[in-house]
Amino acid sequence: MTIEAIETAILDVPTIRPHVLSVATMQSQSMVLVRLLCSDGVEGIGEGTTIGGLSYGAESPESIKLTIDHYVAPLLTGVDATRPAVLMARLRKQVAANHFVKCAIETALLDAQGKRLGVPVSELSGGRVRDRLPVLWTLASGDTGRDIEEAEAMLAARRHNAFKLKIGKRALDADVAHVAAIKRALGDRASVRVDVNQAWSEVTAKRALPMLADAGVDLVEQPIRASSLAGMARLTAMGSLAVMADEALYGPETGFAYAAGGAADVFAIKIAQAGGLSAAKALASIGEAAGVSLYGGTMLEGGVGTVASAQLFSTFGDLAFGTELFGPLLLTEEILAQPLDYADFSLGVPTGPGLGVALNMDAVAAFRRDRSVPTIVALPRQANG
Ligand code: MUC
Ligand code: MG
Repeated sequence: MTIEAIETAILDVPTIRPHVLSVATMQSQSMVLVRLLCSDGVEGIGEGTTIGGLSYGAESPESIKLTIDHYVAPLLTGVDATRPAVLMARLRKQVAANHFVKCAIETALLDAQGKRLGVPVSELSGGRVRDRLPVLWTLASGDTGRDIEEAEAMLAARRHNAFKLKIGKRALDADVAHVAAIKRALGDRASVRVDVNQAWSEVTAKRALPMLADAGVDLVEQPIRASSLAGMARLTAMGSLAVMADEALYGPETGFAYAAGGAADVFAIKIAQAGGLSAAKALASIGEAAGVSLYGGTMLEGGVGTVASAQLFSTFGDLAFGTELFGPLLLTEEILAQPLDYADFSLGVPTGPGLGVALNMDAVAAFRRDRSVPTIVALPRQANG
């Protein structure tokens, strides 16, 4: 049972509205889909997705595709497909960094292996302890009134009752006024958190945290640059507001340093940023051992990456701050054959073998960046789940 081929395609899917972060304004999301074909006829799918080209991190959709096509596919073609852990160890040894690539490949390996064994990916990752995950929504239209309307609609539909606000692009006073107005409108009906995406200096953050706490905010995410562990530790020690590390957590090693340095109250666990599901699991275990609370993060992936994350997060004992696995809902098109189950402020974790989902082949074909190039037309052939 060997790997016969690994295929990739970039999909560009529009967002339902502009998504305004301090580092980029997204009008669309670009996801790299991976298809792993095995000699026993089993196929696995994976996804490598980042935010805003190269503005969020060191990998881009184009680099993810190129690395898989030119380096990973030759390395893994012809090898035993039934040993995902062995193949991931080989990949880690021979390919430096490239965490999003490793995540996309591990997702496809686990999807295939789960299908082969007839079990969900959660059962290959320690076993799920929950079938539904709380899911928040990010308010990032850039307009306070529109954000409040959006939040009210989500509450009325019982889709989300926790909201993350993207700030850090405007002056601090304007940002605090924006956040305070939204929290005032929503009151006790919703939890409000903020994500600064590293935009502040430590001086600004020290001013900001008590102001945000006074406004009723529950959590601040990555207020300063990821490289400043000492600064994050000083902000955490202030104790005015729970501090979450996101961009800083580039796998278990950085998680260990952050936990040992007391540099966060909460870890945002992202399977892509960590370097795959097993690395993300190790990161979460470090957090748990250190008494750091967990939060299930997203790179605003489409359906495949979102379900891979959900499968892993369903195995976490502690998920005190819930998850933000809403990526597919930010896109105008559904790339899964069956939309995911969002209801009662939560996401249902699929129960079928592997990831438990299949692709919507028409959507994949329609949104492929290279749809006029015939060489990898095989991708839409995938049909399982
Ligand atoms: C981030 O920095 O957390 C997650 C949700 C969202 O709106 O943006 C992402 C990235
Ligand atoms: Mg973040």
